Amino acid sequence: LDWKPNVVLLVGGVGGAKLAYGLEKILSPEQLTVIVNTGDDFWHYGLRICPDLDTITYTLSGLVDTVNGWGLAGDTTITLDALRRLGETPWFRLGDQDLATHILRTQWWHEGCSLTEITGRLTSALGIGCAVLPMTDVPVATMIATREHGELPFQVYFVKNRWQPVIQSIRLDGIERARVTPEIVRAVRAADVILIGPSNPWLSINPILSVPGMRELLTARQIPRVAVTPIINGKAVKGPTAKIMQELSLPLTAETVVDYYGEVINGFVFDERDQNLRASLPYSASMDTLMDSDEKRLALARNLLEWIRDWKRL
Ligand code: FO1
Repeated sequence: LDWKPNVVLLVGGVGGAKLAYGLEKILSPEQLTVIVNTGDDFWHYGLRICPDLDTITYTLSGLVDTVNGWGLAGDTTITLDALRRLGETPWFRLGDQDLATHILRTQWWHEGCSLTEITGRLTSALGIGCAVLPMTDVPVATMIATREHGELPFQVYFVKNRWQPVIQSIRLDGIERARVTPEIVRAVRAADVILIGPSNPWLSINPILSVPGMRELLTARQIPRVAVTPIINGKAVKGPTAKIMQELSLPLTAETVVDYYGEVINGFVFDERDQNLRASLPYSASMDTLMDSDEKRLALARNLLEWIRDWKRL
């Protein structure tokens, strides 16, 4: 790439991690900042678990379990077996090696470290050069109102109930107390490009945009602000995006996502399988957005930045 922009990428878990991986390979470390959803975070067996931060961290460090897209490759679950022997029925798959991350994070949390600082220590220890930043240091919990079980904490909805209950509404508990961190302000002010990964707009990206001050911080920048579609051919690559759109009675196309992001974005990338779609935005393009190999992750990252480089001045 003959252009070296500062890139800020907003993501949730697995889908966003793949784009972060591609970008990390073609940019130098100081050029990439990944802002990560923390609405999925929760306390479990006394440990602070941050699934999306860990998915990004494990993916960028090359340690991720590529079959699931989360957790550590080759991890075992002997601790879960021991919990079962003590009468527990664990429903969240915490690997033995993954537990080390949660143990250290929790210790530092109780010592008064911010989540930004904790994440910096973990990513540095694993050799990651770019900045991985939680969307806020204040605990925010995504709560899902379901038809079948009333309101459920996110992981109870997503993992324990395998995202099968019908969603009625989504609430972000604690969001009014959340603050944009100084690290995020600095990164966004220095950015040449803002990207939104192909993550779930309602579950992963909306919590980030809902941190008070975040939308204003982003839209104040007159730079390319581009989202990559999480919908290909009326389907989500992974997870409940399409199911949620149906349950919220929204048309099942990428254009719904364009409308949902509204003024936050001025550009959008559809998948090449959706050639007929065009956004009512200054800039839109279609690309192969299905990142099912490392080569395709790099290719999408490169295609995105080359396309944006050639935009006429905003
Ligand atoms: N997802 C699952 O579907 N089942 C699990 O048991 C599970 C365990 C888990 C442990 C650590 C971690 O970092 C992630 C884990 N995930 C699991 C993924 C994660 O909960 C969700 O994919 C995200 O929260 C959605 O973005």
